[in-house]
Amino acid sequence: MNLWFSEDQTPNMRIGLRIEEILHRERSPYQEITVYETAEFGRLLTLDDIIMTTERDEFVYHEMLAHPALVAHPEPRQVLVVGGGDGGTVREVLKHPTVERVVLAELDERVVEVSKLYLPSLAQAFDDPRVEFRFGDGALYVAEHPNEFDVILVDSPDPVGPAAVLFSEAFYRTCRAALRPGGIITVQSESPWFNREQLWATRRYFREIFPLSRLHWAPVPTYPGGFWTFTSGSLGPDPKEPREEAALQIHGRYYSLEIHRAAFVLPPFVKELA
Ligand code: SPD
Repeated sequence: MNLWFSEDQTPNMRIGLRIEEILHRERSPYQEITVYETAEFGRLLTLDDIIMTTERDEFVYHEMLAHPALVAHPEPRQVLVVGGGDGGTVREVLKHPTVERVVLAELDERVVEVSKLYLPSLAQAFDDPRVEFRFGDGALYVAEHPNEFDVILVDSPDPVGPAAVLFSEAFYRTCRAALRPGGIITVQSESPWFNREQLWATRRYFREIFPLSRLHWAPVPTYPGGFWTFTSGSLGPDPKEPREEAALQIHGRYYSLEIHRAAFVLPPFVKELA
């Protein structure tokens, strides 16, 4: 079969993955949700034809979104994940033994249900009794829960459509209010190759809103440019300083104590945005 999925990652560049089978396609009230079996990256989840995650490279993204904040925080108990309906980020959060409760604030319940059926290695996390689901507007949920979370992780799609609000200064201010003293937020902040203005804006907002902010990165081959960034804001601990004991307990496939430290070392073309 010569069937290909392709995503226009910019107006001038596209990524193509050979498809073995279309496992699922539906239009939810919010978006088109598709799961493919690909020849190179295992199962692929797309939303409105944009790659969200693949079985083969998801661990890099989810480990590097979740662990730096959770390892830097001295005792993360209450955690909020905004977006992240596939379950990969929640799976990583639950590796931390201090975590008592993880709230998943996801717009689209169908993403969770489809992931449970087709991406069990990610969505298995949803069976854990510490997970609470809040379906609907994630930004509204954050605004209604001040002073509640030790760590907030924003696992959003790209800043288009309903997800655009998750990249706004107003949203980050409500996130600051939703953090408990000493809390840390990490957001996925897109590609330094193709989303430079967006990344620059995120960095500026974080510097204005949080006493301390940092940028780190990880290689995610199916995302535009393959070089992905994460921005953190902290009311206390420095996200780039891992607690060694906590880091050594994680046993990631990408994340490690050494990778935690290395991820905050930026090449000059990224540093000029940081
Ligand atoms: N260009 C795609 C960026 C998507 C980032 N978030 C993906 C969510 C996976 N849990």
